[in-house]
Amino acid sequence: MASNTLIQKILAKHIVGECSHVAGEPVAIRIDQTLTQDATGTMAYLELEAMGVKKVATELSVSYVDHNMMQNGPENRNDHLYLQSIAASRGIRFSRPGNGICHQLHLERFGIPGKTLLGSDSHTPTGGGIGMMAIGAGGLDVALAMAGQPFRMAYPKIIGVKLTGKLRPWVAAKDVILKMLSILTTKGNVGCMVEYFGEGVSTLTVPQRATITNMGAELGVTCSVFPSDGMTKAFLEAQGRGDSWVELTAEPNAEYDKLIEIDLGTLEELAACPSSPDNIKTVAELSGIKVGQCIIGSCTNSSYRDLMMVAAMLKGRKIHPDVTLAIAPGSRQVLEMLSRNGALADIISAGARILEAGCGPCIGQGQSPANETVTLRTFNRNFPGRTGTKGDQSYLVSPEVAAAAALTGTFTAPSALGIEYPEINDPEEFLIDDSMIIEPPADGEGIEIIRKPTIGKPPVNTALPADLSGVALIKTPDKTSTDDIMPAGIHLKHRSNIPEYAKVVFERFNEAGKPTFAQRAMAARDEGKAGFIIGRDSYGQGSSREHAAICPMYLGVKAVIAMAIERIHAANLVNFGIIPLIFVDRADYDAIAEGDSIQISDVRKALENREEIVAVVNGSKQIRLKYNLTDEDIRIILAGGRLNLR
Ligand code: MIC
Ligand code: SF4
Repeated sequence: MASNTLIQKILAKHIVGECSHVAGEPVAIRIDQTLTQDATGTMAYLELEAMGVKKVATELSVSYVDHNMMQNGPENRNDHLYLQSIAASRGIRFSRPGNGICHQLHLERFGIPGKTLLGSDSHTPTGGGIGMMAIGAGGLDVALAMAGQPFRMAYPKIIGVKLTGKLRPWVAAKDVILKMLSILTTKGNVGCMVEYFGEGVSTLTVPQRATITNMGAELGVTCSVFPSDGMTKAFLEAQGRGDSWVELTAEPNAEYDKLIEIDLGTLEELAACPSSPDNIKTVAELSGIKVGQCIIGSCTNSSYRDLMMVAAMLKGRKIHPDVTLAIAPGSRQVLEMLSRNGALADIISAGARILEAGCGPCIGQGQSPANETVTLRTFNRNFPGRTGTKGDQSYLVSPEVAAAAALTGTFTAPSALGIEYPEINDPEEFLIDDSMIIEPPADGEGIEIIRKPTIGKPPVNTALPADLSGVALIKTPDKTSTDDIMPAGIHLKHRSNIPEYAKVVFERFNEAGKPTFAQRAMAARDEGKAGFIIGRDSYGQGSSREHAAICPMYLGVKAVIAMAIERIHAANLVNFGIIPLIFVDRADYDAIAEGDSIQISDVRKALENREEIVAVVNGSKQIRLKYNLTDEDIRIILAGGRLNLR
């Protein structure tokens, strides 16, 4: 059992009510700050309104616009206008489109060591780079936190990661987290938090640490936290926020549930190969593979240092004629600094295409690669099809490796370029201009909420019936991500319109000429049958999008039966009244086929009495199912979702 860790110290200051301090047991924590982004935020604020909340109860809540910015049709801008007006009316700061990506901006302008942050985006743990306990959750959970309710989770197992040594030239923070992914993989880390310590920590700047904590999301851990030390102080001072600094470290005798040691000095350049963030190879192994596209950006890797490094590598050179290079800066602060110091000119002159500060191609908003093209991205996810191209070959790499490939047209270790290693340091003062962040008025009562026609309502489920009788609508493979369940890309603009968005549930698994998942689900629903989804391991990994629960719910899905379900997705299922069930015997996955009938008699009673659930497949085969639900979760499911409990 872990003791005296930094994570425990932060938890101790935030625990509300009773806590057994036993890993896996429920714990509730007070949330100091929240963040939302537009693609999840519209629904979160509609939910906040549905709860009747007039003013947020947090120390700070910020609403960012960074995902849906293409404005192909009126939907995106309709969302922005709703978000801006609801923010003003409820006491929330509003970051305007073009200001940058929520996680990078929050780190730069608002993060405070030792505070808790809940965000409706799975990469909220980026804030751990500055010593925050920053956790991603579904929009409804963030709305509840804004309403002043504590956040409920399982008391964590704490993985300690001891960093020693110092990164060698050309080896980047990205390689540290890719190494972590090679060790821990994306599976099996639900309920864990990661804490970094050791003398290697002090060699990493806050943005480098944030690259590491950001991609902790891909490990499936709840959050990752770095100590707050001299580096943290320097970063906060350079952001003009030195007074927010406090020192935070684990006790010297801290003990962890699991210990990993990484000597930074032994790491080399790595890449996550298609199509999973834990499919790690060294760049040396991949060397020579032809590359057609490089993109540098996202909340993982578009800090000042990252883009200055790229600018230094590109300066006076031209990109390879067979490669396109796009740069999406993480924040306007970085973009403006680069434009003032001339680095942007070096990037432009090399042939790069400059995108606006936002998520952009990371969420399939443009820049889809050609078919059969290797694309190198400094992002955090390379799930199949996330680029917008079916059968994509997307590799996740550091900015250094992406820039090297842009110059040579092949996978190339940057050290092999023969360029002198540019020593880039963060500035002593960042350029500070918060004019794109709108402060809410002291009294938002009279503010008119702008609701254009594409702003819908959160759909509400019905109470769980006594028995469930229905059909297995789909069987999905291992590691089915929320991108598989609810694709983003060209469909992202329908986030505020559930009937429209629900049409593409499981689109990736639809077969040409056959009814789509949505059509099959609606047909079953209209015959009064309950829909079941059958999943394998790590079902629902990736994004926090609660639409991966809301849209299936809208289509009549009543339960997901899987070998394992990821934390945020399981919580979203509960919030919308879908039962997350786990096979007692994993082999039973094979006992169900798509289209089979499934009957669960007395399901309400079983949940109320906390008894094992037995499903009967095709009228004969019995399958035992378990669940990891708190009493509160069960109350929510019985009611048909959180919004029915008002
Ligand atoms: C993502 O990276 O997949 C997203 C888009 O940022 C999501 C949120 C969303 O689906 O809106 C996330 O990571 O939670
Ligand atoms: Fe945006 Fe990509 Fe970061 Fe998600 S992972 S918040 S889409 S930049």
